[in-house]
Amino acid sequence: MTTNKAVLSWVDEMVALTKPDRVVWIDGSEDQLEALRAEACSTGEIVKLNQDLLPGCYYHRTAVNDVARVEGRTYICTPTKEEAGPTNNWMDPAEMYKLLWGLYDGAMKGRTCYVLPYSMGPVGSPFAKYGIEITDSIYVVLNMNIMTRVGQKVLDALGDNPDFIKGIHAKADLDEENRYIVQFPQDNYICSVNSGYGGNVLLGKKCFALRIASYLGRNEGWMAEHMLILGIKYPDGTKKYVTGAFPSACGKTNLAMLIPPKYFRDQGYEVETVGDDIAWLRVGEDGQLYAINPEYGFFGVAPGTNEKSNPNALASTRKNTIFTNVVMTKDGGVWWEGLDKNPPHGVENWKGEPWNPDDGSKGAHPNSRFTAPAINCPCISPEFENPQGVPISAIIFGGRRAKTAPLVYESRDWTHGVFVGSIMASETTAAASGAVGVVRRDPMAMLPFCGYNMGDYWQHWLDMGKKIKKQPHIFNVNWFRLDDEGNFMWPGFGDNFRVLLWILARCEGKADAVETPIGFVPKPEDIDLTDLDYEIKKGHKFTEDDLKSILTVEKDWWLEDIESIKDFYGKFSEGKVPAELWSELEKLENNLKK
Ligand code: OXD
Ligand code: MN
Repeated sequence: MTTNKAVLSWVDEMVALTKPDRVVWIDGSEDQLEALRAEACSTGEIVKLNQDLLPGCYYHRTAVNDVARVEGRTYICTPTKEEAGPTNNWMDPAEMYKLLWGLYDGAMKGRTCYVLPYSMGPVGSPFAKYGIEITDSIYVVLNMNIMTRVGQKVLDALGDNPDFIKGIHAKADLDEENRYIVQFPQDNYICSVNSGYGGNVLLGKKCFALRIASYLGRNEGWMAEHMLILGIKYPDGTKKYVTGAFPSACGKTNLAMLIPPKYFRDQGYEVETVGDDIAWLRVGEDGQLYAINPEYGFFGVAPGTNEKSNPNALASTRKNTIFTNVVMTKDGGVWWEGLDKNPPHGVENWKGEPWNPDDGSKGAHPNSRFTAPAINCPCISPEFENPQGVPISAIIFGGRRAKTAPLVYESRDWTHGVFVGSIMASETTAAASGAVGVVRRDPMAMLPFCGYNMGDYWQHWLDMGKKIKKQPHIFNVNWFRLDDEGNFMWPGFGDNFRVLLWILARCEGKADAVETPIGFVPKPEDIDLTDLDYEIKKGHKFTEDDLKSILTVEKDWWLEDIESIKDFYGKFSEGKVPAELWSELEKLENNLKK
């Protein structure tokens, strides 16, 4: 399929190491993929679902000890520990390669090894980067075929170029004690062993498109971010694009596929999804920041996805989708908690055990997933495949904070915006009566995904700002403010559109704001609440007073936060946190004490 010497010699090397019985190159043809599906069905690796209900859809169960990303076993093996920084696990690269080669030695004996060329980004796009994943799992091949562009066209685009990302994955014994997800950014190398769970084995996603790509981006002058990309279409046909970085369980996929409230739809507003998880950003020739979604599908969390919370995500899963660790119904359909209120009876749970939905146990794993083609999404943007990307007007950071962060605020400028991203945090779910959860700092939602020292990463953000002529405005949102009884004070979901409109109006210089110690906050009258109908608690409908309340900046909470930010920055070695960010922290503290 290729005469690329670098590719051929690396594949030979890996085959000699892992010793598979057979080697199969994935050309991306439907015939080959269909044969692999049939083979995986014959061994029980996947199950064909009811093709009348869910055409082209399959079901898979992982091992019970292998259901999520394993941050504790994920390593960034840069030449020195300092390059990986205090937020990553690190091991000396030579030591790690030795350990891994021991685990890979003969790991594919009796198995078939698949050589899968794939592209992150539209093939041929100036943003695109190519990878080859060697894997002994058909499940991985089939998922990668949904999540990325695969096959001969990628090798053709790569030609004789030795510049590709190497990724080797072996399921081995699925031994937790020897499970490793390792990035060697300086070598463009990813190694994954003893796992079969998506986030650990679909190497194009977190391993390449975030960890390796963030490192490449720093060296090459672009950015790889854990961000959704969405477009807003105005009634006059104008389109504006925003990116948003949120830690997990903060509604990223829901925001990416948001449906505006009827009042706005009736006027002609629409939301279009470009991406739900990862954005690659470059400065265009016109000096604006452009983003592409390097992925080709959605690897979404199933529980909680339903006709009300995210009809577009649900619709995306109705064909050519792989479901992992959900419940399979008797008629070959799928079910998960939060899909509807009618759990199936007489079926097995995600582990394959007899399951009684009435005994309170869960049928689907909380991290059960759908792998769905992005083009299935009813609101997928016509720009989804645009090789040049879309111009970004605003960057939104967000987290789950019961009290501290207001519904929305705008940073004063790019440097302050980078500071706002660097102090991002999310709380574990807050209990009732004002009790709050534990704050975990998750800068730019990149804590588990940054392929180098986070201090250098912040410096890279600051440097990028200098290259962008028309800098996107940077905002922070918090959809999760709670009242003293633990009720959500803001409806979220589609009503977040009201906040997006203010954000974009600010970018256009068309909306006013109030300056506070933390940045600019909307005047309550500038958030359009027309037809908003939300009950915070029984008998208490959302009013403008509630809006005022969630727009307030709680100084005491912020002062407490400052201490936790100092502790976090303090983890980095002397001089690593850019001086501009320390000075923003000082400014914030002074503003709050004024
Ligand atoms: C994540 C994901 O863990 O997107 O962030 O799967
Ligand atoms: Mn993610």
